[in-house]
Amino acid sequence: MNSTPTDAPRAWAAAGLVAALAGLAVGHLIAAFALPRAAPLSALSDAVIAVVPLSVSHWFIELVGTADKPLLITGIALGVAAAGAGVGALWRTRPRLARSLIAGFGLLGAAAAVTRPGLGAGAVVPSLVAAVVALASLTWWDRRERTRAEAGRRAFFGVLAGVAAAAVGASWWASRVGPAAIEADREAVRLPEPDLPATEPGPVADFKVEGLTPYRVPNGEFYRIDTAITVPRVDVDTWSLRVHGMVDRELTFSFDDLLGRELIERDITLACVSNPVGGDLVGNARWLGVRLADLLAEAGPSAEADQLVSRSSDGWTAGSPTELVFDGRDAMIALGMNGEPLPVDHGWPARLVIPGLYGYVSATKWLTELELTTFDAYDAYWITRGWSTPRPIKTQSRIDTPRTRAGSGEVVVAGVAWAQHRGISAVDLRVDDGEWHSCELSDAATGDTWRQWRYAWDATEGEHRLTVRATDGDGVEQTEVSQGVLPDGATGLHSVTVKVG
Ligand SMILES: Nc1nc2c(c(=O)[nH]1)N[C@H]1C(S)=C(S)[C@@H](COP(=O)(O)O)O[C@H]1N2
Ligand SMILES: [Mo]
Repeated sequence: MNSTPTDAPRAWAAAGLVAALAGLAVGHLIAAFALPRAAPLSALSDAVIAVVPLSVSHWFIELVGTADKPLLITGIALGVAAAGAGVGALWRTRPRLARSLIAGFGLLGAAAAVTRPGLGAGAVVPSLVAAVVALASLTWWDRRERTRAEAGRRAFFGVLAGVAAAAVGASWWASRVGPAAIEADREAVRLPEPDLPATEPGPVADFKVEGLTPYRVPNGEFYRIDTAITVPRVDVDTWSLRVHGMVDRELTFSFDDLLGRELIERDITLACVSNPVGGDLVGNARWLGVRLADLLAEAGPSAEADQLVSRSSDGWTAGSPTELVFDGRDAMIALGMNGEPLPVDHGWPARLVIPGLYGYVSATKWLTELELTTFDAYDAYWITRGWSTPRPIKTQSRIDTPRTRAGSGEVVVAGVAWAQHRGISAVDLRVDDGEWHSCELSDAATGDTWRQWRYAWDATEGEHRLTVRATDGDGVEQTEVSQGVLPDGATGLHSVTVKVG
């Protein structure tokens, strides 16, 4: 029993590393089929996002932008690999401690998974299995050491690498089959014609200038922002939307119930509060859905319920002012986006869209619940993380083209401007420190969408700074005072420096 291990600590560390990776791969395989969000790396990443202090997450997102999630997952994977190597090296002299540590890691992953909103007790399985695989692997290695079976070393690494590769391959396969089933459900949906079609903006909604964002952004190019490490896969046959809280009667709707109701179609521009000045976390689409006010009215909301909390299948929440939902604007439960059922990334099968509010306080994707409550009683996801309770969207404008270079002579400068629900009444462009020139605006049907603008600039050689400024539908000019995105949206004017010649 007490024979000295033959291999050097380095070999033990390698064995630990491979055992950890094999465990992780098998854990992911189990999760891939049943519960992707419970996969050890997904659950741990989700948990880190939930517990990390605000200042740290803001610093990180500012540093790496939307690469935050892939980087976080990679970091955790490297951490697990390093821990595996450490535990392997430790097992050589302190096997008991090493075994306890592996069990501890398994429990940590299981705890991370089971505490994710919307995941049940079954979520512990992938991480626990991962720990068992790692334990069994190192036990095998240990036994081989004690019997001084030199030859077994090759077999150990060969088998574990094979198991890991097979599990990764099968998970990859599962990660395609699962979404394919959801995609098939989605494609089987025939969206009815709207009862109340969108008003066409007019003959020139889109200037079609090269480099200018189109009036309606195609679904595949539409910006995506959410906290989901693994996009929720909602089974539309069992999906339902529950209306509850401070209401006279609770109501539940199936997807077919919603499709069978009066459907409105509206062009609405969605914007993210964390969009920096000149940024692209904003997009316009044609949404098809059920008027939110009509549906809520059937439940009989209490007059005291000033907050509508919408909840997604993965537990994310947004809190919107009930008053705005009932003030006549086209707040809706969207089922269609640009003529298609909602894409999975954008909330399949149903999401909320409320014109005039940033996404974090209105645009819940993978919607499952609407709860009438008060702002005093409940703080939604981003409110507990330092962002403001709902405030109007800030008037913004952006230069899309040119961004860096242009030839001399006439150059069409163009971009988009938005101030949802108030609308845009004017856009002006300034070259260097000159006068403000008024720009041509594209047609708009409502104030709920952005408008394109363009200006024919007589560009002269050299470096020039272009600055844009919008005026909203109330006649209020976009402020030039710079403010960061926290807590209620960035302000300031967008400028680009263009080299002409
Ligand atoms: N379930 C869920 N819905 C969500 C979010 C989220 O993290 N989870 N993010 C919101 C935010 S911050 C924005 S800006 C919009 C973005 O919608 P999009 O990804 O369709 O552009 O979705 C909103 N809905
Ligand atoms: Mo957002």
